[in-house]
Amino acid sequence: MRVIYSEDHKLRDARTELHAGQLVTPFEAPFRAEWILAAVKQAGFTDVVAPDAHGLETARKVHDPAYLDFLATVWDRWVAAGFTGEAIANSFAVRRTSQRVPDNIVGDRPLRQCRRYLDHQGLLRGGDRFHALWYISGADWLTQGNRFAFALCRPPGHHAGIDLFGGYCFINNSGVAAQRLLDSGARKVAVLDVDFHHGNGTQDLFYCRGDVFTASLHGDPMQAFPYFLGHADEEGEGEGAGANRNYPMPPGTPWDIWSSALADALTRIKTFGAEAVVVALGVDTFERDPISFFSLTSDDFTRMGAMISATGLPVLACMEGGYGVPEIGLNVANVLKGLEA
Ligand code: Q9C
Ligand code: ZN
Repeated sequence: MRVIYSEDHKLRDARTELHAGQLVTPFEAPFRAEWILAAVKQAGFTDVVAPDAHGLETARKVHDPAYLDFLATVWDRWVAAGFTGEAIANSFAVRRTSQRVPDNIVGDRPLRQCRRYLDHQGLLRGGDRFHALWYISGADWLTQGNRFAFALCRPPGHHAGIDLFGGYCFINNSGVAAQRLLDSGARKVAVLDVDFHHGNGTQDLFYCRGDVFTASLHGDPMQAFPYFLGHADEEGEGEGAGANRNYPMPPGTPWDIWSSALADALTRIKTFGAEAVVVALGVDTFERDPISFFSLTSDDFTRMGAMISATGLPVLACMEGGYGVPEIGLNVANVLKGLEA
């Protein structure tokens, strides 16, 4: 198991999050990666290397290049507009309004479109803009013939769509990694999203594509973020018809129910003909996660890793969610153990 990690994740350090009507300390904060790294090392995964610096080339194939330009310039534009707080839109292009993009940064399309993600604050400020996509070097580790890699990246990525950020995500790490695997010779790959939240960004990236199978197991969007995508009838379109699968599940979902959804997803990934699996690895399905409502135990994460491993496919796990409690480290380490068992 190669673990890929850079201290540069600390550049991403938002000040506030709007949670339940209050400005709170963000759940998605640097301590997460530090706790996870410590637990993973303690569990014996000591092959920890820094990611190679990557440019935007692969990201441009899954994100709108204009969106990447937006990310590169938004903070400077925000400051130039005279704003001092974190960059967040407060005016939105809702239904029956013009879609013309105003000159003022508040009206820029990606910023205002994150109306769906109103709890999302703290845009990328400086050096933290694109470093998370360096972790796609985990894909290259698989291309070189290795079976397992873990990209311990922050910020997470699975809520970042073609031209949208939200849910703590800006660049879709696992989506870029999947693209990288294809560009390196794989004909078909899968992104398996086991984070508690629906991988709406990843679904968006590949919804009309037939070369990437996307599957997401998550809290029912009728009751859980991201609310507006993730229903079972979203199955892909055009070339991607049948290549997206959603498994929305209710509050309290325990391992036996969750794992039957996983088994179904894995069968479909094999049938699809994926040559590698990128796992969007959130551990916010844990029973004591502070913002989620599933009931997985720490031992269940070992079982999860073992089930994924039993496909026989190469696996790149990219860190997504998992918050607040010390067990996030143990739970990630358990997935890695299960993969290698
Ligand atoms: N303010 C990931 O797990 N809001 N993102 C929940 C707290 C957003 C989760 C309510 C949750 C985003 C990668
Ligand atoms: Zn999540």
